[in-house]
Amino acid sequence: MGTSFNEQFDQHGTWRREFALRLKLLSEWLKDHDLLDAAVEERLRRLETQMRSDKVMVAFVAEFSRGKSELINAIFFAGYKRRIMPASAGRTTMCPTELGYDSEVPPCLRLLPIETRLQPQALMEWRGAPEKWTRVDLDVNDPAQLAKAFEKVAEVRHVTKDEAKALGFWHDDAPHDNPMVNSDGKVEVPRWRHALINIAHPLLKQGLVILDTPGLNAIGAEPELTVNLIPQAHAVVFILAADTGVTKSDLSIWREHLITEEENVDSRLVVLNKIDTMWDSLSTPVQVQAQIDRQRATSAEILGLPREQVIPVSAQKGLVAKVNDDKELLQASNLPVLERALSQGVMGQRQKILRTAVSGGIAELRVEAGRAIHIRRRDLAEQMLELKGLRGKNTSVIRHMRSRIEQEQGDFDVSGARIHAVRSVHLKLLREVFTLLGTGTLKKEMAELTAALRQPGIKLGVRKAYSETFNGLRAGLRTAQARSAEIQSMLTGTFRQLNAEYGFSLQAPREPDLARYERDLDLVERSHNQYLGLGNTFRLAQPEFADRLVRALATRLRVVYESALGEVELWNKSAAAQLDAQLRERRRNFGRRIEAIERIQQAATGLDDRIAEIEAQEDALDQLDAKLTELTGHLVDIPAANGAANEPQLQRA
Ligand SMILES: Nc1nc2c(ncn2[C@@H]2O[C@H](COP(=O)(O)OP(=O)(O)O)[C@@H](O)[C@H]2O)c(=O)[nH]1
Ligand SMILES: [Mg+2]
Repeated sequence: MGTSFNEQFDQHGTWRREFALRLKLLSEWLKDHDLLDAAVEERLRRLETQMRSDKVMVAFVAEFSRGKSELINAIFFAGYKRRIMPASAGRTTMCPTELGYDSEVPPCLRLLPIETRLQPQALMEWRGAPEKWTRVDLDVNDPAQLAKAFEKVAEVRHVTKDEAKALGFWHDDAPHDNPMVNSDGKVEVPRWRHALINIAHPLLKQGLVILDTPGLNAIGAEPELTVNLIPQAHAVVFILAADTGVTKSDLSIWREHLITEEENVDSRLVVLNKIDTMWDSLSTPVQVQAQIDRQRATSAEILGLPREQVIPVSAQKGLVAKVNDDKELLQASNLPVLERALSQGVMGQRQKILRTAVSGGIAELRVEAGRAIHIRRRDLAEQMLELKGLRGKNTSVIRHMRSRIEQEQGDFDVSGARIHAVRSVHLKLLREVFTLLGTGTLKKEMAELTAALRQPGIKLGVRKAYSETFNGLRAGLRTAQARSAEIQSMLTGTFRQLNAEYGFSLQAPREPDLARYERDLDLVERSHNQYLGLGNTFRLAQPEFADRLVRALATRLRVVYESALGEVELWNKSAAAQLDAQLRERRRNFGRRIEAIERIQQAATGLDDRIAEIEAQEDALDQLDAKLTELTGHLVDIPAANGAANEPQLQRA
């Protein structure tokens, strides 16, 4: 029963690879059978990207020294047989650190200097400027070198109070949160703002991203963590320490930062770490257990959670146990219980979400690819009727038939212009929707928000400023939805007309559902309110902070708007591809009909032979259709667990 996080993650990876392989086979098959139009191709591309770029982010959030880094070592990196992330007294993580894998970049550690905080760019924007980061190459085969390099995330600098203020680590309004001042009047601040670690660890290669965060002061100073990274994490592990209990700053972190956009409790785990500090040789195991249980209950109560949701562990003993292969100690550390909760909560969820997302795409793909088969079938049926009508007729009737087809062909060529007109009206209407969802709209709203937040004395009006912005954005989305509905009804009407006139089988593609993006906006708004509503408004006294906050918001919103826009584009593409396919197939059809008549005229083929040929083609189409159903079906029902290897092998037709 493989239920450790690592094993479950492996299975998820296997499933994704299998899906990618089947998708590739389907795409080749579609191409071989000339069923790959622009819309189908776009869908395939999306499904492929969705699967390939699927990331699972697990964020570890807590006050410093609760054991985040040690827990990461114990869960993910015990295989290196030593401590990889710095986790010892006096060497705690000072900056947010993301561990992941990008095959385009060599194994390295990249560090963004803290001074970048003096500039307005959001963290997301710095990601796009690799030259601004300090890079340290990593030797993945040398755990000692790895561990040494990772110590950089613990580096600090000593700056004057004014510099600390400018960097966001010192606030006159919140004296209790300020760092200590040393004897020469300097303040200790992190040397780096953010660290990205790129290594080809098996789990990271499969799309796991781990976010290790520093304590409260540093988290609060970087709004992007709270409003973007942490809310978007698929799982957040919040850590308390048994030797400190729930402190005031633990509680602040819990309230201000522990909100996830996915509204499911499974994705939020609370860990009571360092239970080994309660292992006391003078107490009986029962007494020790009772003490741990008590602390578990108290912590749960303070956080307002059911007791079962707090998992007591010892990260340190868990790591030692894994390194030394000590089963008994591993059991005592309770780490396996945490790993099980993490794998079931996170991976189970993730796979379900991904499956639901792709199955919608596959269903559309099936419909779109099937449409071309449907057109061909209709064309054959018409030809059949035409040829059957020629039975027993003389040559002059046949000649007449030929000129009638040529006449029809001429008329049809003229109608090409009509279809182009439909396209251009459609595009013109779409332009308005594109503008509503474009970057210009977003920029305008963001500029207004920045101006509002920069007003002196905004503190009490922050919520109002945000709600105005978000109401504006939501109204824009609704207008876009209304315009789309108008376009849809125009499209449906025109398609119906064209179907009646030319015997087409056009069907307006499903209209984009923008309500989903409105829900995204709600969640983004909520994480901002959470962050600003509780104790972080004092930071707005610094105008640069407001700018940074809005830039961070803009990067998040851009993602939402880009995907909304993508959906509208796909809708457009699907309508256009249908028109193109109909035109193409119809032109081909005229060619085939004339050719058939020609052969009959020249007595090269008998009428019955030709009819038999068409029947054979109809059978072939039936088979093509069945195969399409089979291939798309295969994509949906890949088994979730590791049973994939026992599946019947996919064959190329
Ligand atoms: N006794 C004990 N100490 C631990 C445990 N986990 C972490 N520590 C210690 O707590 C300190 C802080 O750990 P670290 O992982 O750096 O905390 P972070 O700041 O939250 O990342 C270090 O000295 C660790 O050795 C544990 O399970 N038991
Ligand atoms: Mg740490």
